[in-house]
Amino acid sequence: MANMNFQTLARHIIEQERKHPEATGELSSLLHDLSLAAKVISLEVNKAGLVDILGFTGDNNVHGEQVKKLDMYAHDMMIRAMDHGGHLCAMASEEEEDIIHIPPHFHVGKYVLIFDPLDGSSNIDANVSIGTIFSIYRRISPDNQPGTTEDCLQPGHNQVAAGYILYGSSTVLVYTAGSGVHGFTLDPAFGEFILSHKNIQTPKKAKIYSINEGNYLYWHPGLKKYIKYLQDEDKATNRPYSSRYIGSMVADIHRNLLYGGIFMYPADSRNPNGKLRLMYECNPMAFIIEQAGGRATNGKQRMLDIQPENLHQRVPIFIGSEEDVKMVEKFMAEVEVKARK
Ligand code: P6P
Repeated sequence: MANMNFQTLARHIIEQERKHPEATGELSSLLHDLSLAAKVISLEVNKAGLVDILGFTGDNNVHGEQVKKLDMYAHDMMIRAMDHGGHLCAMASEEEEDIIHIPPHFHVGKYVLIFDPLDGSSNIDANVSIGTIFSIYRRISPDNQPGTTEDCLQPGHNQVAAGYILYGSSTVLVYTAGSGVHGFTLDPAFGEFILSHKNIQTPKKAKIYSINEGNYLYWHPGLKKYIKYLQDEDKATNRPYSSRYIGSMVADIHRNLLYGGIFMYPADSRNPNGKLRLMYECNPMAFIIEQAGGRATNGKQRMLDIQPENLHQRVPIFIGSEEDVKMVEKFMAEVEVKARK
C-alpha cells in the first residue's frame, strides 16, 4: 500500500489560508489555477525535444492549431488558465509590452498576476532546465473595474504571493504566500504536486557563487575584487568557493535556495541596469529568498523596496545567502569610498 500521508499542493494552500482568518479563499483559488497552468506547460516542455514546437514552423499540429514557440505557448497557456477565474483585474507578462486586461465578459477580481512564462527558453534546445516565474499583488485601484498599470507597478514588498515552476529532471513548484517557502514535486503518475520541500530555509553562508564570468572585463572594480577574493585559498573562510552557472535564472536560484550561495547578475559598463527584469524575475525571487532567510538587493538597495518605473525595467541583482550578499555589497562600497577620496 503506497504511503498515503503525503500532502498535495491543493491541501497545503488551504492550510496556509486557514492561518489567515480574514482570507476569502480567492488567493487559494488563484494559486490552484496557477498549478493547473504549470501542469499543462510542463507537459509541453517535457516533450519539446520530441515535437518540433521550438521553432515557429508555421505548420499545424494534429489539433489543427498553429505550432508556436514554447515561450509563446507558455504565455498563451498562462492567460487561458488565469483570465476567467474571477480573481484577477489585470495581468502582465514578459511577452507583452502592456498590461493584459481581463476580457469584459469575465468577472474582475482583486489581484494582479505578473509573470515570466518561460524564463531561459533559449536554453531548452540543450535540454537545460527552464522555468515559469510568477508574482501576485493585491490591486490598489478601486475594485470592480478594469485593472491599471499602477496596479502592476507596485514595489515588491507589496507582493502577497510569489513562486516559480522549474521544468527540470522533475517539475518542481516553489511558492511563498508570506508564511515561509514550500516546494512541491509533480508526480506525473497522477498529476498532483506533492509537498517535497517543507519550509525551505537557505543557509546564511555557503560556498557557491553564480555569475557569468564572461562579463568580467565590464564589471564594477569592487565586484572584480570580490570574485578574486572568493577564488583565493583560505580554509578559515571556506575559500575557494565553487563556481556554478547554468545560465537559467530559475535553475540557478533554485540550487542556491536549497544549497546556499550567491547569484549575481550585476550592472556593467555595457548594461548599466544589468539584464534581469524587476517585476517578473527579481521581485518574485527576492520575496522567496527573504522568506527563506536570505537577502536580495541591487547592490545597494533592498530589491523589494525599489519603486518600479515601468513593467519591463531591468535591475542589477545580488541574491542568496545573507552573509554572502552583504560581503559583495561591502566590497563594492569600499571601492566607491576610495574612488571618492
Ligand atoms: P547570460 C536566460 O536567458 C536569462 O534571462 C536568465 O534566465 C539567466 O539568468 C540569464 O538570462 C543568463 O544571461 O547573459 O549569462 O546568458
